Amino acid sequence: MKAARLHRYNESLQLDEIDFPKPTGESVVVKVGAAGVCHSDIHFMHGEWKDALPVKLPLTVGHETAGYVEEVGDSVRGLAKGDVVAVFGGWGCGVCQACKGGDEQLCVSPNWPGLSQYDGGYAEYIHVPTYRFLVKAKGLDPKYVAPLTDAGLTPYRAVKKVRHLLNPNSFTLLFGVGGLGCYAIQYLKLLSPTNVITVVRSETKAKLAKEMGSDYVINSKGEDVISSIKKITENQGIDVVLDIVSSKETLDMGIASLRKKGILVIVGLMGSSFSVPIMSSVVNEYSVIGSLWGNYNELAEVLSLASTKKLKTPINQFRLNEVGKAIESLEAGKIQGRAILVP
Ligand code: FEH
Ligand code: ZN
Ligand code: ZN
Repeated sequence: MKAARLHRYNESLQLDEIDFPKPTGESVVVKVGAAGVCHSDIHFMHGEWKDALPVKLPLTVGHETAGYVEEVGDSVRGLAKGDVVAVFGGWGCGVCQACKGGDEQLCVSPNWPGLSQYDGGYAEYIHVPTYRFLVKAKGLDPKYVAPLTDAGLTPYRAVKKVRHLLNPNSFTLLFGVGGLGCYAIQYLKLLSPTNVITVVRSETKAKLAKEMGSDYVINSKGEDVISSIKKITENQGIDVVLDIVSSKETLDMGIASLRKKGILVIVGLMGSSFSVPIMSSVVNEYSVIGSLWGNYNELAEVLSLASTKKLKTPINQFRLNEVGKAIESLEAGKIQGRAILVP
């Protein structure tokens, strides 16, 4: 079978011919219907995370996968050949406190296919170590399901963490309208009454943010972000910042835009650190929290929402052998929504 594999950091992926995996026990082989291309794949391929996530190369990249059950091990329950499934990406140990609490993505010894020591979904088939990491997606097309496993899931968890704080007078600020941002805007409008302001860097992205339902859009190429926020919110400031980019620049702007008791949620992984001003954090009671991916039940919730046809998923489709082109387009900011690879 074909798989797009990273052999050395900072080199292009190679389309290798590798052995078809054999399922045993609880494991399942899934025929990949689509695999999403995420910015995290690019960070990973550039070796930016090689100390934090040490792996032995070569490795098949891809942590956003959906497809069809192909073959099951003899202890697999509740799945049959041909079932449409989403591959949950946080492969926990299953027994630590986080896993037992339902947050396997926060496991003490986590594995993420395509980012740690398991092959991911840029391939014709993926070997999933247990059926517990598969969520049935009956009636859905894997091309739309694949992006939901991360781009759709990550902002869902982040929005759920804050939505009880949002009301019709509140303002939520988003940086970026890439794969995750498209969903974040939609969840905020579907699950809360807040006013959404999205900061973008081009007219094309401004149009996309509007299409996804953003109430206000600020183009940072032509406007001063903080003054525009003051104008839109009539000096009130922002209740919740969802930073899906999380570069030092966006995090600094996020903190500077908060109103009293405002919350900054760090979701993206673009930067490495930023500083929080002590005096204003205390006197204004700011909170800064992180949000990692989503858990299995949250993925099931996202799939239920998708099956109501209320979620728009803009996709840009590439063949598996066009993986290089897909990655280049993402790096160049040319993808509207999510790029997917279809074997
Ligand atoms: C990246 C690295 C490790 C865990 C989770 C992630 C996600 O942001 C995947 O996009
Ligand atoms: Zn990702
Ligand atoms: Zn665990």
